[in-house]
Amino acid sequence: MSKRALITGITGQDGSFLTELLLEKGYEVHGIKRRASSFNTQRIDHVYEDPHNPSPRLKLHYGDLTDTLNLTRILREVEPDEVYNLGAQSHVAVSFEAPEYTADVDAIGTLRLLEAIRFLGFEERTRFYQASTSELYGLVQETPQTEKTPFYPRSPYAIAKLYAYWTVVNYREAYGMYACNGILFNHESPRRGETFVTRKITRGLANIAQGLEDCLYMGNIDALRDWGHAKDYVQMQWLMLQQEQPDDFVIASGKQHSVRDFITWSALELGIRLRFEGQGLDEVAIVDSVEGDDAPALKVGDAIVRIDQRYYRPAEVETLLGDPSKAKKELGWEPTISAEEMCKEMVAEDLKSAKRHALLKEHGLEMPVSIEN
Ligand code: NDP
Ligand code: GDR
Repeated sequence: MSKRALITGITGQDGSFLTELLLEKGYEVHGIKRRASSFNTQRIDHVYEDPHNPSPRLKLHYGDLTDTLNLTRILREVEPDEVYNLGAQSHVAVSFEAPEYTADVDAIGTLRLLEAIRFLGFEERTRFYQASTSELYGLVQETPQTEKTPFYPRSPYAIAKLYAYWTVVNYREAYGMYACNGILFNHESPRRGETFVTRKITRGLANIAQGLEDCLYMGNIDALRDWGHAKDYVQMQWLMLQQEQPDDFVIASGKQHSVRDFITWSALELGIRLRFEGQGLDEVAIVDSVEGDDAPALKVGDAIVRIDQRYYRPAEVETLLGDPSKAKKELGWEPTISAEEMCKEMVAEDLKSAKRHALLKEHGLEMPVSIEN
């Protein structure tokens, strides 16, 4: 009998990579997708199976983390061996605009799932993975951050995830459930949502390189992050549920870079010159070692990076750096793709799509290209 997994957030970046991994491992995969007015399964369409197939190995169920009855019914129907709770309102900046909704989905949604597992009497059979986050460290209390570093959340998103984190620990201690927190640092890929910073940069600059846009609007480009590749990180999500005892793990690369670095790598990869404009950044051109007054006038393919206050957060997480030693020691896990390699992959994918847009434009089939977020 193959194992059965239920994934919330299956249509998201991690959900898609995890689905591929579990299918490869012979699992029957069930996923919860939200009803939307347009198609929202692009990231998993390549593994989707016709539901008319008598025994599909991937099955989608309509649902929502805000709906207790729906979650309970799906859990009862699927009787999963493993639940991966990846569903969330996952955008930190958006959480300041929709704090109550974010809490409902990210905090209470986790409680709903755990309580439904208990209500159905599945505590013994169903293992639970919670998508916890380095955002819990917020205003960091020590560097690098480990499983023991105190938390100091800095956004409604992080506060909601903190509630979820402790709910998982509590259900483990109170009811003996196999429930784990993966404290994952930022991880990206060509499937990353377009409004997260890495994808916004690779997509925006690829569009600029193809003459579709001329300016990239950014917030705090001096923020420091520990970036890894989503494909590496979903391996750990699975590994954490295969141990004898449940535990919580930091998953990180152990290396830190600035948003500015990521912009520079992308521009170098595309061969375009950058000009930074905005508060405190008086027209400094970088890349190509061309600086200040010597910077040549912008030409086609050059990019303006304009700092826009709109993309600053009311409270910022300035710096994050994880220490993944425990994962390495106890689970034998190590990341295989560096942030620079990942950036190259993302640029290449976004350039392909920008080229398609440019070709259509050349033939009078203009399509709107937005770098707004
Ligand atoms: P995405 O934003 O790409 O995916 C989020 C998923 O959650 C989507 O499938 C989305 O559906 C779904 N979702 C949103 N709201 C609801 C809801 N109300 N009910 C059910 N499903 C919902 O996130 P990632 O794949 O990047 O991240 C996966 C998880 O890991 C998230 O919980 C995130 O907070 C957490 N995390 C992510 C990190 C990262 O760097 N990527 C790092 C640490 C933690 P739809 O497609 O319809 O929008
Ligand atoms: P983060 O990721 O907030 O760390 O949360 P994001 O990519 O949104 O921001 C990273 C850093 O870049 C700065 N920044 C900008 N960010 C965005 N989105 N847009 C901009 O224009 C911009 N300019 C600068 C941000 O201020 C921030 O410092 C992600 C999400 O995936 C969470 O769900 C997850 O929990 C954490 O990573 C770990």
